[in-house]
Amino acid sequence: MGSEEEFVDEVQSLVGREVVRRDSTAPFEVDWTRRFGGPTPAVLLPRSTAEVVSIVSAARRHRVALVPQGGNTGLVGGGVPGAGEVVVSLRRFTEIGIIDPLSRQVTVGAGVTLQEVHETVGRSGLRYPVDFGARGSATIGGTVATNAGGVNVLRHGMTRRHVVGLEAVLGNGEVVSRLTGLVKDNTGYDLVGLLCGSEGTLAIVTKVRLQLTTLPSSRVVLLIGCSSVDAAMTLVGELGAIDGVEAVEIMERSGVELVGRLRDSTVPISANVHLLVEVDGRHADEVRALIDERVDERGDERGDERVAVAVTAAQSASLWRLREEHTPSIQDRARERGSFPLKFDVTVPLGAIARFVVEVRRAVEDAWPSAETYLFGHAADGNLHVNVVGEGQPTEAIERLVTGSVLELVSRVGGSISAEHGIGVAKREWIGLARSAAEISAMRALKSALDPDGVLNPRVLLPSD
Ligand code: 2HG
Ligand code: ZN
Repeated sequence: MGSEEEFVDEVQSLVGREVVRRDSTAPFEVDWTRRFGGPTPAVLLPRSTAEVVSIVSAARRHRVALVPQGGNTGLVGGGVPGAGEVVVSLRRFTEIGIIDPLSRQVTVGAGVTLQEVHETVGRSGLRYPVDFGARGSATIGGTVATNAGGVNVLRHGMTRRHVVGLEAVLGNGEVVSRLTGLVKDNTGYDLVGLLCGSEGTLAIVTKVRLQLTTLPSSRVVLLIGCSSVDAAMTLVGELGAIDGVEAVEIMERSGVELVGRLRDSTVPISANVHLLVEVDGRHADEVRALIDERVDERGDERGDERVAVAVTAAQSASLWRLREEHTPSIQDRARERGSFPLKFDVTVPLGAIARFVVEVRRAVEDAWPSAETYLFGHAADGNLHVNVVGEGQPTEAIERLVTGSVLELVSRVGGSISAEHGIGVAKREWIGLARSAAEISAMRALKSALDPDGVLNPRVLLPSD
């Protein structure tokens, strides 16, 4: 690519020195897992869509690669530099518009965190149903770029379903601004839908129009112990059929015990497999009835309690903590073992999960005998997070072997190699396991039409030629 120094100088003269940061760039240069990253000549912090246009246009003139970045909570290396790219941080897009009470919509800047959206709309009795553990740092722009999923997909779907408009600067420097929020608007190609999940490779999203829903009056959280993944998945199928069940999360004994140890958390029940269920209070009785019928309250072979029901908000939060602390606890466990976790975010058909769990653990152990494999995730969506923590840093060969073993198994059982975190740099060489040659070539055509000079996130999503 071109001269980064000249590019940064030009950006400074076009939009002002306040937008350019050449020092203290370290927090923007490495991802949360510390697995991905590299130096950047500068971090650009634009304040308006017009400034982003100046940046992208200058990048084209200088043939300089850009990496758009939100809250830097991504897990596939899609938001950090790795080959000297200039970081464009959207953190200054923090405006939250007025909520339209009729349509229940709001326009927010790309740099607003998920938690800020939840809190703001919650004060008006409304809800933005996309939710996951990194809500305090993850930004709306990042969730759009990855088409984020999270814990409420079963009932509410992924981010794309809630994005009724956006404003973005395409890789060719042109602005697409569709913020009217019309729910019915079949006027040609769905560019808004296309940009959701495009991982910063087609455009830099600056504003998003979100569709909100109403808040349920109460929610009940339960933790259910199951003797096996098979038994748990049978229950998951039945729970998913009950209206008002919003989340069904799965955790194995090893992950729950790790969280208990590293986070000093109380684990109220002990079982081989735990399901965490959240249900709208109006449907809680149906869930209780199902559990009474299906779950043997006497406990498993260890004679443990099988069901814990949260009565207070504090109890609900503490049950959720067991699930949400998986990611940070696994990160700490990897640090204890002198490494970072290898993370896989896959979807497996519900009926194949029990077999997959056994086979994936075996495949990882064959590839990296010292590895511990933690499996947890969004059971009702078939979305499993496979986290692999071995002794010391994996060599490149081991990393490749583990990745190949896990993703090829996923493909064999008819799953997807990327459920909700995106492809990033971590999985781009494996995209052929989940997309045909025709699909990949259509994606390449879109990329070159919207980003003709390849300045946006060129190392991400599409495999190298
Ligand atoms: C979750 O569901 C996140 O907690 C992170 O998607 C998953 O750490 C992971 O692998
Ligand atoms: Zn997840």
